[in-house]
Amino acid sequence: MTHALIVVDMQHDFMPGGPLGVPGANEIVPDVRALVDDFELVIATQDWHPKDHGSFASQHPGKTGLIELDGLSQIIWPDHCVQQTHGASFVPECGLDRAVVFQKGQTPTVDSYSGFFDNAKRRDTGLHAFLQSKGVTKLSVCGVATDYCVRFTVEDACALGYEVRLCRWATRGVELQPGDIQNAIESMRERGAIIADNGRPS
Ligand code: VGL
Ligand code: ZN
Repeated sequence: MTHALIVVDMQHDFMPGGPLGVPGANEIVPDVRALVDDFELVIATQDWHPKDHGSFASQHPGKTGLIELDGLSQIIWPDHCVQQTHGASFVPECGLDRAVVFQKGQTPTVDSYSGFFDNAKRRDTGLHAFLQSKGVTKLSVCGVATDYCVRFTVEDACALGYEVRLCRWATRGVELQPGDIQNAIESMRERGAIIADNGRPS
């Protein structure tokens, strides 16, 4: 059994004060760092959008909330994690220099929450093949946002047959609606993920 860590989207734009600031995301940086230092094989996902990505508010002047993007329901997000910008770079204190990076969200017409596939399940990031090549069967997952990219990464990993542990203490969510984080956690649990708090299953 090889156990790897996936650190989801620990990028400047998701830190409080950033355009898509996730409440408390800065607080988990030391916990993410401790996990990173604990694992030999560390994967980092990186939200990596072109500047005209179809999920961006700048592309839909005057609109908020939900739109349809290439046939899929899409939340309009503030512009964030544009390729090659500081906002898209990793928070250095997470220690991700030796992580293997998988980028997502490059296609302008489809969003990509999961580190494995885009939201239309058309494009594969190559993460599954990479993990298979390393003999990985078990994954621990931390990072942001619990109710979006962490959730879809965990659920795809469960569907692909990995044993998955959500390191809940090292995740934070957006919580656009009250209860979103808890609902996401229940959904991950239903799909087979172990929800852990400081190492202990709950
Ligand atoms: C994310 C919304 C848009 C995330 C990325 O990392 O959870 N959320 N892009
Ligand atoms: Zn994004």
